[in-house]
Amino acid sequence: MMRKLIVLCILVIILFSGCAKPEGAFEWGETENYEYWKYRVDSSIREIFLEDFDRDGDYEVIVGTRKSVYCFDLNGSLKWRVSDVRDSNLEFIISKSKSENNNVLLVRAISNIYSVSSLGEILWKYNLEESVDMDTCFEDSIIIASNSGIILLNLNGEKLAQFLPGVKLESAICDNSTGRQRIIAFPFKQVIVLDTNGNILLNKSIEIGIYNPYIADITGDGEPEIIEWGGYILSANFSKMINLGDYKHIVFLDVDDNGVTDVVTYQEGEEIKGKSGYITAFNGEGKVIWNKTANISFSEPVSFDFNGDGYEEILIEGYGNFVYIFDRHGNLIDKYKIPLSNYDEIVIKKINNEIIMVISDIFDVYLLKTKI
Ligand SMILES: [Ca+2]
Ligand SMILES: [Ca+2]
Ligand SMILES: [Ca+2]
Ligand SMILES: [Ca+2]
Repeated sequence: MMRKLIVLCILVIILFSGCAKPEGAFEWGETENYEYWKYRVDSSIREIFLEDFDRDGDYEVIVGTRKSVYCFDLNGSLKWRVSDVRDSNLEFIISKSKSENNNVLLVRAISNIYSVSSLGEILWKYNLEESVDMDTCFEDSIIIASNSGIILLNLNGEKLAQFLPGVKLESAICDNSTGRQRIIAFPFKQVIVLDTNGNILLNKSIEIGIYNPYIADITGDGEPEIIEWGGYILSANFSKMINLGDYKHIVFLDVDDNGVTDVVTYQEGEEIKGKSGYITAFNGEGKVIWNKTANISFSEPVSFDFNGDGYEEILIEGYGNFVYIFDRHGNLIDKYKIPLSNYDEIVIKKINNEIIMVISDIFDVYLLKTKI
């Protein structure tokens, strides 16, 4: 009797703990604001994309997990899945080469870089241990920062060059924003600028390590600054570092209509302690343009023209299954209830006059189609 009771208890626990939901579980639902579908994947989600990946005119949802890549149509039908990329995937980027007919998805894993075609085939695999960062570079190549310098690959996975051998890097980017191609590499607390032949143009100490650099001209002089995810601005000539404070989440938009991109970032609140967060817009000198408090949570903000007035709004996750929409002056103008709390990734686009939002938490990807 006791034994049966224990077995029954275990069954009930399994049923209600969510273990009953297998990989591939699909759910469809609707609320007054949107309809949605939800799909459970095989392992934790690293990245999501909403793109016309195969360039046939219809958008796809691409989901990169620790073990696989999934491709769905907008109705949530699985078009293909690649599971042969499983040596623990770390990073995903879509390469949109103009000279190639198709986009490819590049996957950086622990010991390989993979290229996945828009039909879900693995095109090539490049063996590389100890890579730390990957990006597309001048349209037709790939830059990889590693513990032993920079490796440049072409889109066929062939090695074009290796620069700074033996130098342990935290990140590297290719920049062509001034019309002059250069490679900017970041060893710890250091910046090295190279030309495309690998000649060193500048080598300088800086105050912090740069791990997640964004590049944008936020002073309006045509020269791009480096903005680090942790809330730092490195001036275009690399001589000055501005610390914005303890901000982690960054979105770029012009908040004061002067034609110069600004930095909007936020500090999350603490829901349990009833402590509000705040959202702050800075200009390129690090001066506060505006600062507002809000009950915001911790996901990446996105900028998007939500109401179609020609200006971008800022969308941030709020407490209690909400997303908040702020206008560019920091005023809360709308909020929407969403079917999950604490999403990790978000992509939002207007497709055929519908706003499509793809969000994910650890194991589930959601597509929300708003009713307008
Ligand atoms: Ca397509
Ligand atoms: Ca600038
Ligand atoms: Ca501005
Ligand atoms: Ca707008």
